[in-house]
Amino acid sequence: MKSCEVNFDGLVGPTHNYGGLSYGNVASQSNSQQSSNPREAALQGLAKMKALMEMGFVQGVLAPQERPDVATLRSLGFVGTDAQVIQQAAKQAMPLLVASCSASSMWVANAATVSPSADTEDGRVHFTAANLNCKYHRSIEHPTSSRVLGAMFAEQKHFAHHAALPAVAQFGDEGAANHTRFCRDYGEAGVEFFVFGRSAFDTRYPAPQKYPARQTLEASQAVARLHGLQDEGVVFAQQNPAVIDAGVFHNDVIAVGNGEVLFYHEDAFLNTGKMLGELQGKLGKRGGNFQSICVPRAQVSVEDAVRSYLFNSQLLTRADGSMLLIVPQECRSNERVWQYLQGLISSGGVIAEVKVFDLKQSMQNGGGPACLRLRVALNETELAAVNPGVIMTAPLYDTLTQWVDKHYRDSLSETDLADPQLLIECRTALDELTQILKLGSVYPFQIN
Ligand code: SUG
Repeated sequence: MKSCEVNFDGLVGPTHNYGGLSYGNVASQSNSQQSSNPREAALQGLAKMKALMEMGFVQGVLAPQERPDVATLRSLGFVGTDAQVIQQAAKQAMPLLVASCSASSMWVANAATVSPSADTEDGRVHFTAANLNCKYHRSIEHPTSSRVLGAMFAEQKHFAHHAALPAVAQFGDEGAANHTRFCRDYGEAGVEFFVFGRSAFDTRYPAPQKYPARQTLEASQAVARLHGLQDEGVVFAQQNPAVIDAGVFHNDVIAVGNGEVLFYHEDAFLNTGKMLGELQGKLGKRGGNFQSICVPRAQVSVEDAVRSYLFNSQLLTRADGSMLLIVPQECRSNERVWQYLQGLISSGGVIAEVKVFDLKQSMQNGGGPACLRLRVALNETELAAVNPGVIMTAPLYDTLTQWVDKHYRDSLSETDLADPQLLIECRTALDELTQILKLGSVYPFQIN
């Protein structure tokens, strides 16, 4: 049976803003307090979805979340009408209001870890919502992420959903941003590659000194168990703590994999040689021919990789088997990175083409092309079981761009977050969106 990888892109929500909320994420910190343009952000994301669809890839869309998250503010003790809750929070605890307004759910690579049915014991596609426990503004995403994923992948015969891991630092889980899958064909059993930043219980693993390591080994192991993966189909590897301290807060900022190929920076991992050997051996036993493309630090420094987001790219297999790399325009503006990419595509290797996208609004918060998508490998039967409302088509693209034009502001600053009118605008927009995408009731304001 034919299988393919579907990219579900996060639709940017109407409260997209620069809150400076992510310590350890250089872009989020350096653009803090700048005014954002939510409309432009959403349209930039939609343009990427449309372009991929037009190139022949199956493309999906993942809905944003209800923000400001009034229910969360209430759980922190703010009372009264919704407008009063927002105004009190603005007066007494602005950082909490900013956190409860973040549109960070757009980076759906962090929504969940996904294992395709070919890898799992019960032959279903497994999803574990990520607890995103390291950052408060992200830790409030998983209940709605679970409901939205449940509405998209509803048939229990094909899809299994696991709740987020315990909400403690020892089980910090950032979802697919630290997970890659290698395979010969999307429909065949592959090797799932889990990358962690530290161990919570085993002191033999080194940890970064400056910035937090968001993903623990124990969280990755728990997800592999929940998904019913076999030892022969799993490799765990540690991120180099030094690159976390240089701003690599997720592994997808320093490496990307697809099919039989790992594209990575020389400094990305600890014990790289052993890890590559393991990947080669395990994929080999599954009939695959593992290939790695190492970008040497002499050509692209870790700093250039973090600035340009070279590795936060989408590596896609085209119909002829060659691969396409989708990069943000920041790669073109960085001379060394652009030169490296020119060399890569003229080398005659598997990566045959590079396409550039303008995702500046998201990039300024540390979210590139790869952050904006959740990959789900599906066979034909499973694809047919996905809620058709979330699969991108030309008419859906038109509807969504009109919806954005109608509901989104073109400028948002911190003071605007205290405006109760913003909540009304967001709820009106999201209520309409759930009808467009045929999701049913998934938001707290629709349920309670
Ligand atoms: O978790 N930024 C996100 C970016 C996530 C990128 N995702 C992947 N690499 N897969 C984060 O740090 C910034 C929000 C703000 O500062 O307003 C933020 O949450």
